[in-house]
Amino acid sequence: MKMKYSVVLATLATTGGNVWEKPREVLEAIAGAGFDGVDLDAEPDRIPAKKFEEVRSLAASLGLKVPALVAAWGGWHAGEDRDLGSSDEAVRRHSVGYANKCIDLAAGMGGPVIEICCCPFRPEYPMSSAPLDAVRRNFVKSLREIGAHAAQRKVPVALEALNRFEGYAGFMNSVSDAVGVIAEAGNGSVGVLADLFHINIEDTSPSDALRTAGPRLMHVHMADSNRAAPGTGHIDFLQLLRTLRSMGYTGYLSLDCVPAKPDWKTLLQRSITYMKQLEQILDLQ
Ligand SMILES: [Mn+2]
Repeated sequence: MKMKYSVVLATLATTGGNVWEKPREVLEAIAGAGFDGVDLDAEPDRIPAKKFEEVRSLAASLGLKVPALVAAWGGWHAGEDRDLGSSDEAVRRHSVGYANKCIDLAAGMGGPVIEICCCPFRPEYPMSSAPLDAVRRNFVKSLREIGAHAAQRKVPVALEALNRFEGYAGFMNSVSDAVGVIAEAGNGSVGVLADLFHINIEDTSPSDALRTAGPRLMHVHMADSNRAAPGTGHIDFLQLLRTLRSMGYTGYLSLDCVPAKPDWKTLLQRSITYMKQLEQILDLQ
């Protein structure tokens, strides 16, 4: 079984591969490198529908699927407070509203996965000034609201646990934590987005984390332990592919390296070449 590969498009813009500025160049490079899909930005209020549709249809014409839409949750990425765990009810409701708009956008596209995070506007480490029991309560409430909307629109939503330096230190940092939150507040439309960079910091091991997500695993963000191209750090990608194959995972591995080093085109090429080589090795075993 061959794995399917996608790219979190927003990451390529860190070294000049901005798909909204030069869609043809970026998408042709991705398709040419051998990727199967692209994860488009979920910004229904900021990216004009016409522009979004233009990029989406260009991707489709190049044979690229859209397995996921990437939402922006952190202040650094969103430019506003989108904290689903906030005790400020106005902020929490605004954040749920944003998630639901992303779900509506995805519903019109045949249901790609929407990524849901719990992220303070400004992360605090090693201790959050917000009490973690309140953050959890607020997030659970938000997830119930989002989950109900997602089920109605038949859109899968996936919780991405963020490492302690980027999310709330002490709340939903690991895949194992995310699975616990889903058990409390999820429904059939809610699953796990496993980001290998976060997992490498917070879970016992990448393969353990994927097995913990099990049938709930909807999407994987792919980077090595240094958040750079697979093969440049110390994550055992051969073992990881074995695990995904043994689980019968049919979703995508989506390249999520920040920043896109050494440059976005080289990153694309190196990453897919490495992963496909590992798959060939597995086929020989
Ligand atoms: Mn990620």
